[in-house]
Order: sequence, then C-alpha cells, then structure tokens
Amino acid sequence: MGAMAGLRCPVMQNTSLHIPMAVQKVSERRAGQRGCRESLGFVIIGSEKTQHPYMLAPGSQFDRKTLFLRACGGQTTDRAPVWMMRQAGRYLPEYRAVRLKHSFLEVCKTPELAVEVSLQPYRALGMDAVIVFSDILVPAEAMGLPITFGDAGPELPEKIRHRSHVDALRDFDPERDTGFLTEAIAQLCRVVGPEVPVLGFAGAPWTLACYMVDGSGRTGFPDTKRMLHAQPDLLRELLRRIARNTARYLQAQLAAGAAAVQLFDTWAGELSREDYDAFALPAVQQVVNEMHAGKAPVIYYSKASSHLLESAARTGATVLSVDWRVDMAELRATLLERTGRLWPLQGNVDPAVLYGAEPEVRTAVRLALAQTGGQAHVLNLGHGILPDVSVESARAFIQAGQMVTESAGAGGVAGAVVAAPIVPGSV
Ligand code: 1CP
Repeated sequence: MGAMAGLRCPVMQNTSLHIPMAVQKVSERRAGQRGCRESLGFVIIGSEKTQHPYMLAPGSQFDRKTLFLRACGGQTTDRAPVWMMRQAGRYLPEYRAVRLKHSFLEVCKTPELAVEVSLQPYRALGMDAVIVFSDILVPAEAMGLPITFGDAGPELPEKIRHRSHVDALRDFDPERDTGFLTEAIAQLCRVVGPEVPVLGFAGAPWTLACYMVDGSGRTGFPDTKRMLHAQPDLLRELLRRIARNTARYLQAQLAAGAAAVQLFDTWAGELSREDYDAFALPAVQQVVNEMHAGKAPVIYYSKASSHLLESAARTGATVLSVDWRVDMAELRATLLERTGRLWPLQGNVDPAVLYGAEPEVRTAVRLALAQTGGQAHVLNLGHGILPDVSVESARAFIQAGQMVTESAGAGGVAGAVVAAPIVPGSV
C-alpha cells in the first residue's frame, strides 16, 4: 500500500504507532477544524477532565466506535476494526506488575484497578475497542458459588450436583452485587470518550454451567455431560437460571455505557449439534431475548464449533465470532444461502500465530481479512491471546489490521460474497 509511507508518531504514553500519510492528513484536517491538530487521530488517555476532540481510528475515516458499530451492523467500512480477546493479560508487563500487588479478584472488584488494566492494552497497542476487565465466573460468585483463582486457573469448590444446589442459587442484582463492573464500564467510557467502544461481556449459559458443575476447566467437563444425559431437566433448569441472571447482567453493562457485549461460549464445541440445539441454544436465545439489547450488537463467540454455526446463527446474536478452524468466506456463503443474510463475523487468527515472526503475523491478518473482504468483519484472534506471546507480536497483529484498507481487503477471495446485499443497520 502506498499509504505505508507514513511517519512514526509518538502515541499515548511510551509507544508509537505507524500512521499512514493519507490518514494523518485527514486526521490533521479534521482535528484542526476542532482546534486539536496535535491529536492526529489518536485518543489521548487522560484524566476524566480530558476533552475528547473528534478522533479518527488509524487508517479509517471513522472514529473507532462508529467503525466498530458499522462492522457489527453489516454496513460498509474502509477497514475492519480490530481488537483481541483477553487483550488485558499476562503478555503485558504492566499487567504482571499490577498482579504482583493485587489478586485477580481484587483487580476485578476494584473499579480503578479494572479500569487501569483494561486501558493497558489500549495504551500500548491502540486497538479499536476496549473490553472491560473481569471474568466470566464473576456472575457465578454473585449467584452464590465461591470462586478461587490460582495458577492452575479458576476453581469452584461448591459444585452443582442436585436440585437443592440449583434452588439455592441467588438471582443477583447487577447494580448491588456486581456494581464494581458497571462502575468500571462507566469510568472507562468517561476516560476513553464517546468515540471508542467499550465492550461488556459474560459467559454463555452452557459454558458457565460447565464451570459450575465440574468446578474447573481442567477436566473436559465430564460431570456436566453426565448431568446432561442423566438429569437433563436439572441441567435445563440450571441453564435457565444462569440465562435469566446473565440477561440482567448484560443489560446493566449496556446501561453503564458498553457499546456492545460479547457472550463467550468457549465450550460449545464440546456438544453435538443435537445436544447444542436442545440445551445450549435455547439458553443463549433466552439471554438475547431477555436482555433487550436494542441497537447494541451482541457478539456470540464459540470455539471449535464449525459443526454448530448454523445453529449459532439462530441465537439472536448480531455477530458470530469464530475460531481459526472456520473458513469465514465459506461460512458467510453458507449462512447467506440459509438465512438470506450477510452475517457480520468476528475472528479468527489462530492465537498461536503470534508465536511466529512478525511477517507471519501480518500474513495471517491479511489472509483472515481476505476471507471477508474486510467487510462486516471485526478482526480478532480465534481465541484469547496467549499469556507468553511477545508484545511486539500483539502490536504487529493490531497494526497489520489497521493497515489493511478497503482496497487491499476487498480484492480478497471473498469479494463475490461481499458483493451480496448487506442488511442495512441490522443490529
Ligand atoms: O492474572 C491471571 O493470571 C488470571 C488470568 C485470567 C485473565 C487475564 C483469567 C483467569 N481471566 C482473565 C480475564 C478475562 N477472562 C477476560 C478479560 C477481558 C479481556 O481482556 O478480554 C475475559 C473476557 C475472560 C473470559 C473468560 N474467562 C473465558 C472465556 C474466554 C476464553 O478465554 O475462553 C473463560 C473460559 C474464562 C475462565 C478463566 N478465567 C481465568 C482462566 C485462566 C480461565 C480459563 C480456565 C480454563 O482453562 O478453563
């Protein structure tokens, strides 16, 4: 791309991003109109008193929130927005420094700390969305199950086994019982300003049930599967209870200012299509129906779920987030044929690619974008970023995504599919 001939500019604190020359010009012009030439299209993180001038996303004519919402809504964009699942985490030295002083749950439950670690990746890498720092197991604790987070991952010692355990679960009030999360979202929105999307999230009911019944993620969830076959009504009841609480929890996150929410169904792929349709799908539908998202996008992530994606398209979610096993051009073509709709997609670079050299990372980004032509596509990894990749690899991923503009992306293999009608503003 000719636009690669840009400058290296100091951006936010101690890092630098490569800004295409054309973008600098537009940004300068727009910023100049509003008396803030020095901003050059980048958000400057500051105190809550910071003014938020009009700030374009790098490589785009849109601000980050507009870019993100347009991609989720299936509207055309000049490039795909990009962020990374689990973008706040151990690969960042500044995250490790916070965790030396504070436990994981302390970070989740102290809005100032949650805000700080949510902003760390944004300051360092300048992605197009900021996800609030928390964990999918926070609502399980709010429903009455104690949680510990050790080196081996989360542990829920009081496992759900009997009807009395399900009956004893609490319906929690998100404002009263998880107010630290809504407060963190509200603070994040104030700090990043109205042009940057803040994302909320929750675990999908099946994935949360896996942890509530098995007690940890280490074992492949045999107890949850036993419940599915031996006590199917009990599992259905548990899923309904989780769904009811999750709907209110996500609704509160939207009310606090989240621009979109993501449902993580990491363990959906453990299920056959039949069992997914009978158990996991109705529970996600319940969440989406009861949360009244309005125009806010609901992103549904499922891992290792190629066999389930036509069912996933019936969840009511706006965007399907898929992993690297899925060819997004094929998926889009299939769903277009079956549903008559061009599906907004998120994904799907293999997080292990970030162990490779930077040129490999850039190639993987271009290949992912080629599958969708960069349209109605939120570029992401296919699962969370791994804790031991280098910050340079993560930066290469984000910057490569922000460099691929419409002309570069639209020439890809998915050009024909993208030419199909895009459902206008279908959020
Ligand atoms: O500091 C630490 O060492 C704790 C590691 C960690 C982190 C950084 C855990 C424990 N959770 C998180 C944060 C987290 N978890 C976020 C933050 C926002 C972001 O930056 O994206 C999110 C969205 C999650 C979601 C989450 N937690 C999922 C779904 C996504 C996924 O990765 O599959 C799951 C399954 C969990 C459970 C969980 N929490 C933590 C760990 C290590 C795990 C996985 C355990 C397992 O293998 O089953």
